[in-house]
Amino acid sequence: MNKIFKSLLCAAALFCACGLSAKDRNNILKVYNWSDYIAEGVIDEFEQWYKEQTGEDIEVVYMTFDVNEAMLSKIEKGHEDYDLVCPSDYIIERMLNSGLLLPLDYAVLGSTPNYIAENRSPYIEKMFREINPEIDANDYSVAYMWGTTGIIYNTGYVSAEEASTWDIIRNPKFAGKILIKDAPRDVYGPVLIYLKQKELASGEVTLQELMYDSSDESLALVQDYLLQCKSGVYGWEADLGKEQMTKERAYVSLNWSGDAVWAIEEAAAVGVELDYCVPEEGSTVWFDGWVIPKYARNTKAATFFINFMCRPDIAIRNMEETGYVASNAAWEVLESQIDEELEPIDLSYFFGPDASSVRVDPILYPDRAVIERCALEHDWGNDTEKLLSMWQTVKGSRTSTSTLVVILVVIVCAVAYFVISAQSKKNRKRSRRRK
Ligand code: N2P
Repeated sequence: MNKIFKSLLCAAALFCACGLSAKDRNNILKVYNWSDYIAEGVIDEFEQWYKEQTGEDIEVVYMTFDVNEAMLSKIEKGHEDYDLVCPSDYIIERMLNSGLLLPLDYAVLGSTPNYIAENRSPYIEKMFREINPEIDANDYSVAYMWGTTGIIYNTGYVSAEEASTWDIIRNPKFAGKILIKDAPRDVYGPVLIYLKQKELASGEVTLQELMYDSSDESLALVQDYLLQCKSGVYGWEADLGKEQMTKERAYVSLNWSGDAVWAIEEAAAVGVELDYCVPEEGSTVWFDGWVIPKYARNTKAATFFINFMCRPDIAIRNMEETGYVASNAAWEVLESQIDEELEPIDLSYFFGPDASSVRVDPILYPDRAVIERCALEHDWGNDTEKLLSMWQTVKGSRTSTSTLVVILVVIVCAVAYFVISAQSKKNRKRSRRRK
């Protein structure tokens, strides 16, 4: 009897514990986002807003990453039950291809306004359709921020002309003052575009085709180029580059437009002038989007969180604090960025026909001409391993191929000199003996 009673008690305790933890998990939202990518206070406000909208409590567990590939490897292992992640376009493509994402279901929003649908830019929608030609990424992802990859430069040491080519990262004039983003795909793309200028000009290859090029030949070309740059590189940075530019530890930084906006503003406050340029040869345009991984356990709160991020006032705050550009086409977002001192640019592609001449910072919103020389990166599937190993070779090896060749030549010459002089010594001895 006693035994039976004990077993019943254990079962009841287990039942309560399971019930409780399941309930607890419904009140937890695990978000995995890039670092420095959200305004202060927004998460707390979301928790309050969620309660107002649903009557339910929610606690956001917020974690950050700096490198797309590091985040992806965690998701692929499936050890983490994140509810919401914010990968870049080519990673969204990879996740879609490997069935790692859940489709979005806006029905859970009930009577809450759908800010996602209300503020979607036609440009973002079109670019998201390009992510994966077979599955519409718009059904699985909502763009958060977007931008270009280019060069941040210190105008006191670097001219606009010098910064207008990717060759600047190999320019010996700036040796020791060059920063490169620790983002293999975002470096590979622009460098390959630079190295294939002739083929691009002659129409032998298109920018879009280059974004799928994971051939051994192209990887070797980019590797060789980066090894040539390496002796001048001050650092490979994941998120500290913008600060190092404001402190003038480096004068040139291969970086994202959002880091540029942040750095330009911070630097101006301490009397340092920085600028940003998307080199003439072309570059990449990128989009980071919210996705719900298949291991998610709170898809309802995840959908509400995405929706909250698309509320125009929240999008504006996130933009202003991070330097990055919200993928939000609400008119009030555009209005918040207008500066009468700037030259008008054509942003109709993003905000619609009424935005064909608006005074907005072109680093934030590139004009059509810049967009036209930029392409979207694509997933390489299993070839991604080749890229990561090339990246390790470049970052990890202290000695470049050309240095190795020089060392080898010196060794061969020394050995040859030693053998020849030993031989001639012997010959001299022999001839002396004969005498
Ligand atoms: C911000 C990271 C931005 C990611 N720290 C750009 N894809």
